[in-house]
Amino acid sequence: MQSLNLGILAHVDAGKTSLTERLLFAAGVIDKIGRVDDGSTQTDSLALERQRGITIKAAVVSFAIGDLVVNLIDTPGHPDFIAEVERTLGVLDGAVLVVSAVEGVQAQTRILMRTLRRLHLPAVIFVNKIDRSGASPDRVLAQIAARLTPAVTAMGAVTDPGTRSAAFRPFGPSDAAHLAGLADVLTRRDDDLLAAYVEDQQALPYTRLRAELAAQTGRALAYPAYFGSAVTGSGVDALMAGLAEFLPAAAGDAAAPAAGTVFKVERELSGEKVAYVRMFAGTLRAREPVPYGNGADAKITALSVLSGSSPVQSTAVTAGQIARVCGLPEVQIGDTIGPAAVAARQHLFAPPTLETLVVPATAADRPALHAALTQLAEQDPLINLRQDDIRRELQVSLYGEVQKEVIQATLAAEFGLQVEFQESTTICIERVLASGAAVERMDGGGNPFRATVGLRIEPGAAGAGLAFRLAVELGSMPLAFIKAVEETARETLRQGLYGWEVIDCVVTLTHTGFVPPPPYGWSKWSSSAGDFRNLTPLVLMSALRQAGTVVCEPVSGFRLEVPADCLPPVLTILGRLRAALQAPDVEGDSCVVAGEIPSGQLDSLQQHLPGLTRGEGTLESQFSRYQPVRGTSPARPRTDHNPLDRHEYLLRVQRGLGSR
Ligand SMILES: Nc1nc2c(ncn2[C@@H]2O[C@H](COP(=O)(O)OP(=O)(O)OP(=O)(O)O)[C@@H](O)[C@H]2O)c(=O)[nH]1
Ligand SMILES: [Mg+2]
Repeated sequence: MQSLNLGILAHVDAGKTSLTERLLFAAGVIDKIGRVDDGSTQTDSLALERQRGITIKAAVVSFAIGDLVVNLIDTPGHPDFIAEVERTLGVLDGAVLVVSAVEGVQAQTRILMRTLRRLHLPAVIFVNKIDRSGASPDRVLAQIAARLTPAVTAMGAVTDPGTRSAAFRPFGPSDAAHLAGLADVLTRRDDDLLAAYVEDQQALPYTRLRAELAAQTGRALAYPAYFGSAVTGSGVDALMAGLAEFLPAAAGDAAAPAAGTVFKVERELSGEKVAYVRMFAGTLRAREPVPYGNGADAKITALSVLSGSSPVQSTAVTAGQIARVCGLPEVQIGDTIGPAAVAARQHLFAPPTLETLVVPATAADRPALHAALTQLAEQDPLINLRQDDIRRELQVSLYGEVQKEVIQATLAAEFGLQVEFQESTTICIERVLASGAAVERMDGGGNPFRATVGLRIEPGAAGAGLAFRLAVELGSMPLAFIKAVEETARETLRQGLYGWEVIDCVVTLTHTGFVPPPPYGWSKWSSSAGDFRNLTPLVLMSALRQAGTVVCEPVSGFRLEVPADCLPPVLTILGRLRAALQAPDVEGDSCVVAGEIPSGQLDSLQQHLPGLTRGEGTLESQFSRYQPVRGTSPARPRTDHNPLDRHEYLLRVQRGLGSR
């Protein structure tokens, strides 16, 4: 039995959830079709999704096409929930990219297609809503070829578009235009096929072209396009057949050591955590221990696979399948499961660029709010919950205002907590300007810890993250102490001289010293990892102060398409929002303006756009880099992660030690 792990991706409202429902119906899993507008679909199952009619969390359902088991992941289309899409992309064998036959290719569609291509993830395109008034399948196909990929090939034609009776007619071997189009796309990537085609077009049998299309689709070189309607069901059977024919089933050796990735974490009503794991290799077995996350072992207490949207108990789940795993208490999204770790995936989309303070209605709710946000952060690590230990304020990272409303509603509905959010602010970072070094010696005055630590900090390459290096012998000190220095250095640099995270730097351990335990047993006079944890922030911040940092804000590349006569006011707004522009490109009565803009200004640009462009302007943007902030500095007050004041820091550590 083979599996296909399939994601449905698209811009908001393209019809992903409705199509999922249709596929479940066509596969015989449900006998009544739910509707997004009635809040009755299988995958929009959260109360908030049903109320709002949008998808917020990725949801998995399973159905069969013949003997192929399809695990389908319905994803949200709203850009505020792009993190859900990112988590999903890492576990897919293929995707259906949905485009609306009315709205056509949107900014989000282009971002998703770019990502699919970057990952070499095979995809089939489905042009949905052919029944809706205004549907124009030909125009949208041309848009796809021009703006998404020239390697698209239509698998059929639409009759009566824009009406309830719109229907999809699959092409066959006697459709000459189809054969020519297919050959045109396929011969671009296959010289043998091209030679055969030039020699004698008639000699290439249709079955050969279909097989070649499957091969090239499987290598993400070609994209078959289907047309249909999730509401009337037209074209959905053809799409299903196309999924089985053109997308490659999961591969993986069930006998190899287990390797899986957690892409979703949920809590049952009982509070127990359930991890959704895509198995890439090996086998998971119920009631057997398995290493996960940072290497801790836990016993799997219950294991299931999905049938439709319901879990079915299973004793073993093998490579290629998706498992629901209970019994991993500390599990988080992105964890690897099993001894054969799968390489960590780099981020595909921009990180959140906004953050906001979450304020409980009554101060007494603060501990409960912390606990609730910690639970939400398990399901969505990018909200990156932080507590300022001096002011006790709680802060979360965000993609946008809709995500804020969703967090607020979730806290009210699931945890009974009323909260207010302060206005969102841009998340900046700090870059190290030069090299700085500091040493605190055990025998030096004023060092109350049984540890010597010397550290140097220098700028690193953009995008390289934090590198920790040793300029001392690895054996000069117990590994646990070196690890304690490294971990604490990483923790300390979450807030630099101005309170922002310090990124892209190299930290080198230059001096070490410790008091070894006596030959037999342990002495309270010997060094502990705690001594190194307490001393490291002091040394590192001193080195950092010497090096200096600059606060940088996120900047996004953007592409704005507006009617040419609306250009002057749009340029005025762009200037006010500090955008750097390339020369506008006028094409007929439409004009494209591209450039860079501080990411924090995007929301404002988006809000002005409809008024300035009669609602016709479209904005596409993507995080590109960080640049030094000009003008007023958004520096933050320091916190206890930022021990600039030696005396104050030591007092606090003493107090901390005293309470242990
Ligand atoms: N006429 C018509 N309406 C459709 C079709 N597919 C979806 N819709 C409607 O479009 C709206 C959005 O559909 P959804 O299925 O929620 O879209 P989605 O892509 O899942 O939306 P998000 O998950 O929020 O991004 C709903 O009102 C659907 O009823 C279709 O084929 N034809
Ligand atoms: Mg949806």
